[in-house]
Amino acid sequence: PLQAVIFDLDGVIADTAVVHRAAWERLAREIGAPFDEDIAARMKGVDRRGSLDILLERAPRAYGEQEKCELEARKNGYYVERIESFGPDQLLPGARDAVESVRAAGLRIGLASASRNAPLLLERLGIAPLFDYIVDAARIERSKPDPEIFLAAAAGLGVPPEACLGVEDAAAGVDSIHAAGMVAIGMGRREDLGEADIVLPGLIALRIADFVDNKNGATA
Ligand code: G16
Ligand code: MG
Repeated sequence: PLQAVIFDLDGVIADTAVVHRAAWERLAREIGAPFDEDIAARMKGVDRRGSLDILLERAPRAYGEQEKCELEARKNGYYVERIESFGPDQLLPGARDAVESVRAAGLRIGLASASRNAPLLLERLGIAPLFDYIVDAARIERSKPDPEIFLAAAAGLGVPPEACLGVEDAAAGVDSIHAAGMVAIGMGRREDLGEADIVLPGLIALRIADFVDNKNGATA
């Protein structure tokens, strides 16, 4: 039976996927590295260092560890500058209702965001108190598509992975959910979502009752 729903943040709850992308694109321009749709798609949902490594694959020169840290900090500065001014208006359509309906269905709610800025963002969006457990991205060693982050969310909620639904907007995230043994709901376009079990255009279309079997409690 379904006991919990674990949400990704960027691109699912808030419209920050475009902000991450714009910040990386600005950095790419500054260092003379190419940036295209393929690079943008591969970076989606991937953690900070993983994203930087993708960007640097085609950079005009190699970068050392200290320089990589400087590039990450620069990109993060561009990102934080933008989300500092975020408020509840930057929630994606239906996001708050979806999270509240999951709670109303008696399920637990987790957040599996690779972003170290997730706590700041949830605070700005005004939805931090709705979550039962938020994974600390700084303590995750392996980026999506590795299952570590979704497994950590399930463990933090005290729920077995097979009793969780995962919600993602990126192919790397869908793979992470599946590797964790969970059902994956994709948000966005089928072609961007790899092997998602179900694809919805956004949280506004999520009817949690469809996943809950009323006779025996919830079911995935
Ligand atoms: C998010 C974004 C990624 C970003 C990552 C790390 O993951 O989708 O693009 O690279 O967080 O973010 P930060 O640099 O803020 O730590 P998710 O898992 O929320 O989609
Ligand atoms: Mg995402």
